Amino acid sequence: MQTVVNSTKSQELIDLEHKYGAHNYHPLPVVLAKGEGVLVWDVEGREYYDFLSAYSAVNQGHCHPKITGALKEQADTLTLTSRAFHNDVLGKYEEYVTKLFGYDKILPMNTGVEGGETALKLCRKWAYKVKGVPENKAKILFAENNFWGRTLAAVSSSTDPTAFDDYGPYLPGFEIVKYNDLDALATALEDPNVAGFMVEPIQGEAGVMVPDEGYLTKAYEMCKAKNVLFIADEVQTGISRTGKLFCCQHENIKPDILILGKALSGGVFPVSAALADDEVMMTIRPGEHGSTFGGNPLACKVAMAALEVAVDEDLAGNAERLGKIFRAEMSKLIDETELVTLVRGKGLLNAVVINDTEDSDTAWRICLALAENGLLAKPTHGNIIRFAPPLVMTEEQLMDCVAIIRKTIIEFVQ
Ligand code: IF1
Repeated sequence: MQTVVNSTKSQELIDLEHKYGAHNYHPLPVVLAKGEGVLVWDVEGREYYDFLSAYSAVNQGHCHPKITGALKEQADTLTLTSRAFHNDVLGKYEEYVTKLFGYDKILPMNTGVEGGETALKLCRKWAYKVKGVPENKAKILFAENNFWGRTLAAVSSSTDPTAFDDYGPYLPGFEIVKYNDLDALATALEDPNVAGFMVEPIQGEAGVMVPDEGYLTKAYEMCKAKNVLFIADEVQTGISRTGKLFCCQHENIKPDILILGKALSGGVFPVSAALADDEVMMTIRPGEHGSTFGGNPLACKVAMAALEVAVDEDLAGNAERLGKIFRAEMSKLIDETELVTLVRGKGLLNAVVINDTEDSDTAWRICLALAENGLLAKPTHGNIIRFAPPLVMTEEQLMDCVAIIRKTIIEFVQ
């Protein structure tokens, strides 16, 4: 068995972070130094399967040579021009990504939360310029337990006190509806000033909450009937994670605004985007939104490579196939041990629910034991473990991982 903690080198680096870095995270005590494909290595050279994939940013696997190759080549050519000038990659990237996802236009940004902010600004602009909502009256609906980042707008729409406590005053014009509840949505949509409904097709941070089949389709149709924009936050579910290029494709719906991030760059560095058709996108005019880094040539090359990998290697198909095997294998643990009560997810975005309370530390302790056994996963809440490996995993590797998880959980019960 590996010993994760109490290694001098790791401990020194952990202490360094603790002393000089803000204490805004509580990571597992593992210090990673290298990654390749589905594997990562710590500073002592111990090998682990990565079952977090940097929160689904590394769908294409760590340091995919095609993506890092694009990065290296462009890094020596041109990295950043700002949008004060054109660059010779942006247009090609914009054509590629809009054709792939089926939208008229893209607005490129950097982090996922900026993608969300962009979507909300587009939505408000559209409300005033196209829908005809009276000035400053636009309302945007969010699902309960949503997570879309850390900005003041994001925490203003959050229902999680850890995210919003002591950050007020909050941004007005937001309203919460229950997730996976069409009646609640119908009631909220009665207000004619509602301009948009922003929703994760599967809620990640909430614990990989998969809505009922048909929920997204009906929610989309209800929004259409009320001339309300359906905004999909696919920062985590997008780029093949759930078994389709983006998750809404499971229900054949095309969101009015699609937000992408994370694996859009294969986790190489922050690249995000909001995609929309002209009726929405053309409401924002020069100078009204942007960023220094959005649309930089390095990001464009990296994102194109990352998307090509997703398509060429059929990561969606692999996620769909391996996800079914994974859930079937994990479900066996429900009968075999009292510890596992529920397995849910889509593609390779899955969660195992532990038979304990949300405020327990059981999931955390299981994750420590998993790390000891060579697999890294992260609890979400005290009793849920998220399992989201890179999508380049083979079936043989997956079965190896299933064996590690089984062994760890069965030993944990004893
Ligand atoms: C952190 C969670 C995941 C996201 C969705 C937008 C964003 C995220 C659906 C913003 C970000 C993060 C960020 C990271 C932890 C992580 C997370 F556990 F908090 F919930 F993935 F599940 N939409 N998710 O999940 O993207 O601006 O960060 O690039 O600590 O904030 P970002």
